Amino acid sequence: MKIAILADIHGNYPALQTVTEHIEKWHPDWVIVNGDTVNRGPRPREALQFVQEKETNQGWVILKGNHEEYVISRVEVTEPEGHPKYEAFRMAMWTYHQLNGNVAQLARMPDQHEIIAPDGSRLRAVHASMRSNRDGIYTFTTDEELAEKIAPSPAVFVTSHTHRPLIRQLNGTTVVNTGAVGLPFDGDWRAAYAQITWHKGEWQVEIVRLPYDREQADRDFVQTGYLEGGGPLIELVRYELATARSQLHRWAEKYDKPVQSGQMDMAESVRLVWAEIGQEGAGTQAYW
Ligand SMILES: [Mn+2]
Repeated sequence: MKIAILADIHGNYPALQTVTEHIEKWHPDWVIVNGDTVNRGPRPREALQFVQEKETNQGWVILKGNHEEYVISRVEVTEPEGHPKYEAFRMAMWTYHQLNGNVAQLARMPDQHEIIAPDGSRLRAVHASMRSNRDGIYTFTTDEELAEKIAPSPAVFVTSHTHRPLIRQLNGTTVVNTGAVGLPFDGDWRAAYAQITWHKGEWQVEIVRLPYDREQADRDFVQTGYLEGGGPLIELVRYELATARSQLHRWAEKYDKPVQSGQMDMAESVRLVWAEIGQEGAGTQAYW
């Protein structure tokens, strides 16, 4: 039995194409998309339509991530353009409009999926953890915390969300982080997905890394209008693609609340983040 699990596509269509070609050559019995297909990337509509076509014709399972939830929650923002709250949510608002406001297709996605092997052992996939779809599993997560995050523990627990691949053992459970298709944060820009096999009572896991047309993914930020329409944060997302590191967290930790409450202008807050990046010397690195 072969199971392919891909996640965190984040509207990166060229990366999704490369990963799908590799998956289909492997001929898995099951394919699971483990959340964050849309948002934080330039081609959410095409990425979503692509996996939905696979769902219809090839039985792919598409799970919900926290970014699907962000986009769903944008329907609650009634403030007009220019209002601090609108500006703080502008990135997800752009995705929302790309999907023509059709969030029902996101809301119906299940949070988790289980596959039972012939010996009765189980694989469970969920975007982050059993506690929440924003509760990631990292190398620094303690065993005690990990046990809570995966309970009730299956034979194989598959998580994503951190954009950092990981394989860890805990009391008979193999914990697998798939890494990200569209936006890796482990410093390696290649797209990642997990190949998991069950054979004669043994589960085995391999993380596959694939080079893809990242120049096209970068051009998509401009060609789709995302850079212009998504607000000042999008240049930071583009820099995440370039550096294969999380950059948006710098803004979210310090400035999300002040911007939403109108205490600080969005453009000013992002300028401060760029200044911080520049001080670390990261701003002087070449994009590729
Ligand atoms: Mn993600």
